[in-house]
Amino acid sequence: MSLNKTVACPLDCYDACEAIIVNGKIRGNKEHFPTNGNLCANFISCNKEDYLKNAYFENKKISLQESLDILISKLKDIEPKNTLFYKGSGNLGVMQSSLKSFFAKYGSILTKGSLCDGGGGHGISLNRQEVINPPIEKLQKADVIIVWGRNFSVTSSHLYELVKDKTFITIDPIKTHIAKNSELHLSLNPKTDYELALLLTRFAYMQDLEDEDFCSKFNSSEDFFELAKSRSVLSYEEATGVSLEDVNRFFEIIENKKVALVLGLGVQKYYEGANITRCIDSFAAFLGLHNDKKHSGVWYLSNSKYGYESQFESNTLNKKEKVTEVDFSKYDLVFIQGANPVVSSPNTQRVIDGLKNTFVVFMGTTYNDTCKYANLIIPSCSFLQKSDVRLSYGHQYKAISNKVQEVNENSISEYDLTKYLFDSFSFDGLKDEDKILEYYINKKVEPYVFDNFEFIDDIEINHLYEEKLDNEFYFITAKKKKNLNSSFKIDNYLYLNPKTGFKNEDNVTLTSKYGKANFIVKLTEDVKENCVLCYAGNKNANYITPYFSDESSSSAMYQEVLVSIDLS
Ligand SMILES: Nc1nc2c(c(=O)[nH]1)N[C@H]1C(S)=C(S)[C@@H](COP(=O)(O)OP(=O)(O)OC[C@H]3O[C@@H](n4cnc5c(=O)[nH]c(N)nc54)[C@H](O)[C@@H]3O)O[C@H]1N2
Ligand SMILES: Nc1nc2c(c(=O)[nH]1)N[C@H]1C(S)=C(S)[C@@H](COP(=O)(O)OP(=O)(O)OC[C@H]3O[C@@H](n4cnc5c(=O)[nH]c(N)nc54)[C@H](O)[C@@H]3O)O[C@H]1N2
Ligand code: SF4
Ligand SMILES: [Mo]
Repeated sequence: MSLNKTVACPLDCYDACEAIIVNGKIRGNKEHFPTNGNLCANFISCNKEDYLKNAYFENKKISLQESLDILISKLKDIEPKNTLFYKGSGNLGVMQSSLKSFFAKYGSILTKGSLCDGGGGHGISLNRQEVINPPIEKLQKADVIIVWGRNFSVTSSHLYELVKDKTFITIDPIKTHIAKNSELHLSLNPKTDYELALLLTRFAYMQDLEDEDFCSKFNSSEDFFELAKSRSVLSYEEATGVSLEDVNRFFEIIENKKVALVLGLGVQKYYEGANITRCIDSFAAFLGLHNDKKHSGVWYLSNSKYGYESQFESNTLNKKEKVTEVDFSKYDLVFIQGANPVVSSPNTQRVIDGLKNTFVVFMGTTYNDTCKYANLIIPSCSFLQKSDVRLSYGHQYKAISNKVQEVNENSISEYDLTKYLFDSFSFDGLKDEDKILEYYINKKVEPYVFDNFEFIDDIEINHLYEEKLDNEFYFITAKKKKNLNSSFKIDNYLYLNPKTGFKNEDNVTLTSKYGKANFIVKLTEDVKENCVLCYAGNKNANYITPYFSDESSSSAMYQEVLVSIDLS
């Protein structure tokens, strides 16, 4: 290892930390503002990963060169339009996008939409064109932070550390760590967030808390208020399960205070996730949270690449399939990079059936669940063995990754594989690695200021509470501290409230319209009585989730489902 070189944490996380090598040891960089010298358990696990040391073809070890020869001959033999390129978020460095530029040029089908934040992002962009967070320093200036559908202290522990002494209000069906540390916890029924936002809007108006300066600039605010008035306060109270007393308490806490809202994935894992998010953002606008003379702003998962021009050519003519609905078996070859669809994509059985009926090439760092179905495995080298830049969806600081270790003999970086493929097909247009890195390191991006806000004025939601039978539960799936999506310390339990009548260690079958799976029960008061909870990475969770995409952004909707539980 070389001396005093920085390394970016590659993991898919709001914080995008930077480490530094000091005397051969890897530590959190004190000079990197959000990192402030600390790294988390997931970084340590990532550093200790059992990295793939060999390529494999039909489960037999082969050399890296042999794997590249097989890939090239396959790609030359088949029709590009019968191939699919599928990229996950195992490593979020900018250089990870290089391979897509090859497959786009080659003529593969690509994917569109997201398994993550797509619905909510679409909703916010309808309000204010782009999904960009204010600078993180503005969050530090808030007195009160509303944490809405986000497990703030767990999924962005460094951002939490910057503001942990503030007053918090949490809106979440689960009693999360941040909910326990909040002045007020509104434990609403799942998928009733838009109703809570409209209820809060009515109260804000009654208490004269509407930001008239902000709203008068955009005439759509009146229609939004009409929408909020279209139902009775009591019907909102009944639907959300949030008492009017708690709503009053909400306004007592924020009165005369500088307020910020941090919004997470929880509100948008549904068919109408975009409009639900849009409704919450419209409530925030009504209250004046976007007006930085009064308040701090709204934070979601920001478009980290805003202001940067892609340094990789992309052929916009490629056909694209919705990422959640991909039928792998339709293709002669699928190339999977940095993903674990067998665990992380919705509807596991459908994913497995698809993968069994095609030629799967997997390029990743570890032998994950998807590798069982891979015909060819190409090992990607670890983040310490490649240069990169990490942009963040949680704050505006970048983290720089230097190559601090030699590449293992039988592994390759994404950029080097891309270059090899470009050369083998005599393609041109791939920029030099150093030039690309230099661009991302040196580019300065100005903060985004929006000049138009389009309040939502109509919303139609299919209410899960109207469909739900007495013996059914809402399905909640969210992140956990010691694992990062499907990597590291995986928790396969099903969490239930003791009032459900089930016992710890019961073996149960969970059934939904889309599938069934077995789990072992763990009881906790933290889960609402009408909900069940599985953490991300749970190997059985996605057997019961729908593979259909949401209403407007081709994205996943893991919680648009009701489940029943039986002893197995
Ligand atoms: N430790 C750790 N950190 C991570 C990750 C990880 O796996 N582990 N993953 C990273 C990734 S990929 C992402 S996208 C981010 C996501 O980070 P977050 O935005 O925090 O997303 P989640 O943890 O999926 O869900 C957030 C919260 O929404 C709540 N929720 C569920 N349904 C509803 C609802 O209907 N209404 C409301 N109001 N709340 C609801 C859940 O109970 C949960 O507490 O975290 C990143 N950070
Ligand atoms: N039930 C349920 N399902 C979910 C979620 C949930 O909360 N609940 N969350 C969803 C969300 S928010 C997300 S973002 C997705 C994530 O889903 P995916 O994008 O599929 O991510 P992971 O499952 O973490 O798989 C990442 C894989 O990337 C590989 N990898 C790591 N580093 C590198 C590298 O440097 N190069 C290459 N080539 N590969 C690498 C590793 O082998 C690892 O197994 O899952 C979604 N699925
Ligand atoms: S908090 Fe997130 S970015 Fe920071 S070290 Fe941990 S996983 Fe990486
Ligand atoms: Mo994500």
